[in-house]
Amino acid sequence: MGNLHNASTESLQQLDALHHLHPFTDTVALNKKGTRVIKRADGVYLWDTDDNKYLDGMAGLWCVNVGYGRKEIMQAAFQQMQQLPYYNTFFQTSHPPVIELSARICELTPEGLNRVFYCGSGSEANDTVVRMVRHYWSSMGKPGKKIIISRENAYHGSTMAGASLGGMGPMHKQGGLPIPDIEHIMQPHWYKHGFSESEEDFGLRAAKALQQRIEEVGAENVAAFIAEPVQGAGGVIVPPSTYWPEIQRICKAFNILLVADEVICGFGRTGQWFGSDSFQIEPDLMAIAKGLSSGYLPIGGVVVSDRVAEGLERGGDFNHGYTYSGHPVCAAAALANIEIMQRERIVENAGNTLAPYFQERLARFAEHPFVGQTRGTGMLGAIQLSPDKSGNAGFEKDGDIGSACRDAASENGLVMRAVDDAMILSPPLIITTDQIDELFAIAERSVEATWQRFQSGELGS
Ligand code: PXG
Repeated sequence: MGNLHNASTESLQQLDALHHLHPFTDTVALNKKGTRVIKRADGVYLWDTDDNKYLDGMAGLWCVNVGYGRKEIMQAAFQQMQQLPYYNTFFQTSHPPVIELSARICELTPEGLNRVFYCGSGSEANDTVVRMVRHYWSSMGKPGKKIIISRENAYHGSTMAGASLGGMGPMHKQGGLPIPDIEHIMQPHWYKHGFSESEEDFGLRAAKALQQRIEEVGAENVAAFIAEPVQGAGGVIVPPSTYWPEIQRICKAFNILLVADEVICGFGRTGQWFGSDSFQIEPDLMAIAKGLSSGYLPIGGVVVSDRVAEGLERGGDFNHGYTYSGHPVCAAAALANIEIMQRERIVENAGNTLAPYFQERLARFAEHPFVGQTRGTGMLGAIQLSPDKSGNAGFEKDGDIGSACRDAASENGLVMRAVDDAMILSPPLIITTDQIDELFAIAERSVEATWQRFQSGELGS
């Protein structure tokens, strides 16, 4: 434990402002306000250095699926540190935890996905995807197949390739992105782009955009299509039921690899082990991270199908890897995490019991005059704030109202994320129904308070 464990909030904030650059943050604005310093956590709750308690409605950053305070994971990591704190998986070596973890992951993933390549995060997983699918086609004698098609408003990470695959305009503006040979098509966001047509028709139209783009750039140049089964950071965008079957058909018809980015959806978030199970997707590759270790230690990976594995084998050396590929301590933590999920039947319980309750509570929000739409699946939810119910009417300035609502929730003891004016929920999968009630009671109070400030003209129109 460091020396600052009992330091005052103010002194911690000052030191943080001096030496710590935060992700996705306007440093000047943050340092004026001061960071919230989180000190400890247990179950679904967090405490800050002023002893304020929060229900963590975001499971950290969509990752602490088994909740905080799991001694079993800590012990597994500690024991592994004593046994073998580090060794690499290059140069024809391996170690027991990574071997066991790989076999375990492949028992859980959809049929035909039987090999795992490791890295430290979801971003690295997607960087690996880019190199891997291009190497695959090259090994198959089709080096021209390089283009990867992704979607606007997708999130695939923050590294050069991850941010390029992602479809976030503000990220592309910084640092000259996207890198070459990445294309973006429309997202299947019915509320935003398809309000005047049925969800089913819109889903087909959004999927057809993939076929159109393949035809424009030439299938002989396209390596893969990548997508999150449900967009997370984009605002919990659940595609219409018609979307994935059509995407699947197009990928098969044009011989394009299908990559499911399961970084958020994987490991129970959608109520099944993978988003691909929930939406009957048959991916050729899957990016995983977050719930793989419930965030206790950083680990990610790419799970590949037998078809891709065979192609890669043809190509000889795959010149790619990280010092921490298959890190033994992270692998041990991930294994302990999966063991907990299996023993406590966390995914089954989330899918069969918690998710129906959570979704029912979420849907009730749609009646509120300040809510334009609710959307969700499994243990993912979004409450779209809107000045009226006329459709995709937004506020004058995207995000102001959402941030105000997020701050109100935080004051009231709930961590909720704002994506523009959508309030996002993705709680730990071990939340109880009573705690779901508590979560929605606070969310309701916070939306109500924000609505009143909006009506009084205190917040932007
Ligand atoms: N793919 C998806 C689908 C993600 O959601 C990544 C890849 C990248 O993973 P790493 O481990 O490199 O962060 C993510 C990450 C947010 C937020 O504010 C979301 C993520 C990360 C940070 C913040 O919603 N998702």
